[in-house]
Amino acid sequence: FKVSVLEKSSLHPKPAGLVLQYGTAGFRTNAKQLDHIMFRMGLLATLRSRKTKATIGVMVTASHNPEEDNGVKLIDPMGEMLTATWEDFATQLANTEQKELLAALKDIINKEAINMKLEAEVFVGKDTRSSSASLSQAVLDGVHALGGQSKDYGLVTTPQLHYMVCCQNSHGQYGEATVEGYCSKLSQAFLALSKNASNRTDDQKHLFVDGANGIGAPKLREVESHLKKQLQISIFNDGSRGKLNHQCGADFVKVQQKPPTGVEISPGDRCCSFDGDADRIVYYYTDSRGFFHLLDGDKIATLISTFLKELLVQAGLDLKIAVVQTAYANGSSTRYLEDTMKVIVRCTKTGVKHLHHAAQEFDIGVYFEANGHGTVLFSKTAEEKVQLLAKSTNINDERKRAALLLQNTVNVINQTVGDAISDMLLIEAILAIKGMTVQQWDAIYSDLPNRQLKVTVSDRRVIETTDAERRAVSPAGLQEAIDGLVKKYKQARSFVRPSGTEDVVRVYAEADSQESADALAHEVSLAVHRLAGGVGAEPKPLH
Ligand code: 16G
Ligand code: MG
Repeated sequence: FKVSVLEKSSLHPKPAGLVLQYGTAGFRTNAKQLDHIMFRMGLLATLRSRKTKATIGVMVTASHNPEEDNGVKLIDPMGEMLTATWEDFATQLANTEQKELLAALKDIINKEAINMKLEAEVFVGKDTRSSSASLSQAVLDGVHALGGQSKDYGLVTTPQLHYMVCCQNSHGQYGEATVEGYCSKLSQAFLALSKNASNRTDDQKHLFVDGANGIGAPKLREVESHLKKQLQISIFNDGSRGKLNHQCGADFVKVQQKPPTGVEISPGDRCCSFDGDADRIVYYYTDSRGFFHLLDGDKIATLISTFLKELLVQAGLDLKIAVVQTAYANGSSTRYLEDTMKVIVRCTKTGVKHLHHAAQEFDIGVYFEANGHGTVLFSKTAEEKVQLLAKSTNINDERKRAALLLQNTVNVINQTVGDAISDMLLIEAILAIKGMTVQQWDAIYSDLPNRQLKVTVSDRRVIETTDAERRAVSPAGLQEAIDGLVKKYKQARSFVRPSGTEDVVRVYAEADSQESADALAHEVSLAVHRLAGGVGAEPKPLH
């Protein structure tokens, strides 16, 4: 392989001195800096495939980042995100200067005792960015340079590629590894669930979807064609005019707490927004007074876990259900889940891989970040119990109905990773079955007002956190300062953490009123600026 790696890598040279890190969800930066990274991730995925004797996925996308950026995420055999030890290999390989590349490869091969004679297979997908075509070609070049086989899925959502990898490695047990297979599995389950909803008007079946001008829009159209009008979707920001993620998409809507541009919505209309690679979703509506209401990942987790818990009771199944959140989860959601719903709640660090792992510890693990990334995981035991009950003939109608609903719920969910399309189908099915409006869903609990801010410091790594990022252990004095500030407000909570995707420190605050949340967030930002090496002028109050 030496000759072909040398030859091909010279077509994808690394700019000398450039250093990039494998962040929370892979490499992500301006697309112009990424050609060599893509080639090298093609190499790494091929090694990972030989190591695991399984198909590996490489997705070219920068999710909710602006159009000029791009990025890459590696997908492990069961559709999970790349395991942590290999993230370090990814960083090493990415930052090796051109002439050391072969040595760096050999180092990984030796450390992991990889048999280079084995076959390797890599699935590649990309989002709609203009840079994605040539960057995904660079990934393919990397795979071929090491003698790996490749399958190029072209334009797919991130969760679709995760799904393909899982289907392939489970030899079809999870489904068929094609976009058609994905559409038909999800839509069949959705249609079966919808049969349990009666007398719905066309109005109630109507959903407005903001595709963030990304890959989610065309992929949703493909799914929609299987839905037999049980869901009537109007897609806007479908990429035909607007710019990717610009003033639209799940991240914009969540952070700005307002509707995306590019859409005329009327009071009460049920709307949702995907992000640029369709692995996040948030819902929203405006009321008759024109106020905007956001239903974020926490509201989604509450809706889904409540639905599942009720079905478990009806089915008479004793399965342990938990909700996994991060520190960003609204305090009201945690209180509602623990005190009213009586489900177990776990808190992990930010980043899907952390939530995913925590969710795997339960029979049913519902995980969602407040920003709308999440899914549900069913343990093998849980799935078997559901299947068995759904097949059984000597149970009463109520148990049978619940078992069938659970079975179809399992099938509509993409368990490999958060999936906007799959989450949307599940949410729509639940609302339909329960005969619930978006307002009724919203009224389950009221969010505490909150505010997120960013502070620029000279080195964000001086902030170290513990307790799932809820407390800062360094720099000295910062946590004490935050504690003192929080005491001034009612129902208040605040924490700070270094971002894993941007060179900033993030500040979160919530309290009983928006004024208090804003004031607290500002005061905590000032404390960060003063104690953690703030750069530039001190943060100004919001009001
Ligand atoms: C990445 C993560 C997302 C997390 C975000 C936090 C994945 C697939 N994505 O986008 O889960 O919420 O980073 O960003 O893991 P931050 O560290 O800049 O706040
Ligand atoms: Mg995304």
